Amino acid sequence: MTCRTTAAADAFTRRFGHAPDGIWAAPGRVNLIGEHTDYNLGFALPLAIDRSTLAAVSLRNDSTVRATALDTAYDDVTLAAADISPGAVTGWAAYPLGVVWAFAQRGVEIPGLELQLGSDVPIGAGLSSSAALECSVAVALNDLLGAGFEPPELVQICRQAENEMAGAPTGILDQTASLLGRGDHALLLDCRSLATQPVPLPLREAGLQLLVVDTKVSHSHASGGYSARRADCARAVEALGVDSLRDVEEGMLPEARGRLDQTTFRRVRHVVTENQRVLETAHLLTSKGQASGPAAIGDLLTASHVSLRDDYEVSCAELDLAVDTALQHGALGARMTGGGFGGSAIALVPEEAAEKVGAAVVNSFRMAGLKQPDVFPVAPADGARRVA
Ligand code: GAF
Repeated sequence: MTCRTTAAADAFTRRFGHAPDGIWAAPGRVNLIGEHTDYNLGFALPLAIDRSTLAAVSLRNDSTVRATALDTAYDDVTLAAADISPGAVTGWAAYPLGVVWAFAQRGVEIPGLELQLGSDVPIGAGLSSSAALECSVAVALNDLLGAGFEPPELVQICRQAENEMAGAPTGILDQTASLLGRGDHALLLDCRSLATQPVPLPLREAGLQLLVVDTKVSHSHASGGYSARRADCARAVEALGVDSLRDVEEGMLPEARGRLDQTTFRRVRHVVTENQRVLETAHLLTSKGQASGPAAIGDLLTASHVSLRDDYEVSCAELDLAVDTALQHGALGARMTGGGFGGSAIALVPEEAAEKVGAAVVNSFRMAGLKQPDVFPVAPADGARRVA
């Protein structure tokens, strides 16, 4: 057991008076490229990261569910399993208990549970702390209750928890990455067929680091801009007479321009070109030869940021500053990651430049009078699993 796992087991024992039946881990994610494509049934290339939620869980036999967080800022919740439903649980507990509810919705009997959640995925930083919470509980229940759901159904369970219990109208990107990520790989995700394919991302071998810049601008997908962008895309689908924006190819853009207002056209152009960039990135990462591998994808990452900033309009001053500063100080490519409107940016940097880039970003925030960002490297990690 790692130190974190032992600490989680000890805390559970202190809290509930006995050891947990087991401990499960689920990682946060960084999306390497492919933003706002998942709900448009396009392509994305996320990776699970080496930051995770640990769920220590035991069964009870009295149909009572107790959920507690290692971080004492979050209140404990106790209620009857039958009372868990959308609207009955709010705040942090909506995510784990949403998963319990989604299992029950599928006919799985809930005998009663003790759940203790602890995470080192920063909350509200765009690194999918919510998906990590959901997926840790989903794999725990799947094992403990012998539910036998395959990963695609677990993705839907977690998405349902997030959409219907937590009220965030998100797609499947985050949950898929958290459940199916693999060390040293990103995951090429076809959001229409739901097929996934691990794509090599040997950062260390290539002498590279993937830096995260948490801007500390907290974002929430349960409000505002995220839903508005989904609505823009739905309007475009209707006006263009297609099933989804996945059906729009680059060659169709000139005609689409004539049929859409300017803003809606720019939303469509982002989605169409972003799908293309994902496929090109995956191609560069899978092909052999000089101009391939992780060092070759920088320009595509930066082009993705420009498109999200100018066409999809989901960036913000802090994300732009992080990206621009990283590029000026030696990053091969940089972009915002996740839904945007705050959260984190990523920068692909040669190992020897990592410290300089991090310091330059922190300094640029200080000079601009902004809150100090957190800058740290992440590595591609394995998806959700039992750890004790
Ligand atoms: C958030 C959502 F949860 C994902 O489903 C995805 O839409 C992403 O924003 C944007 O690519 O992380």
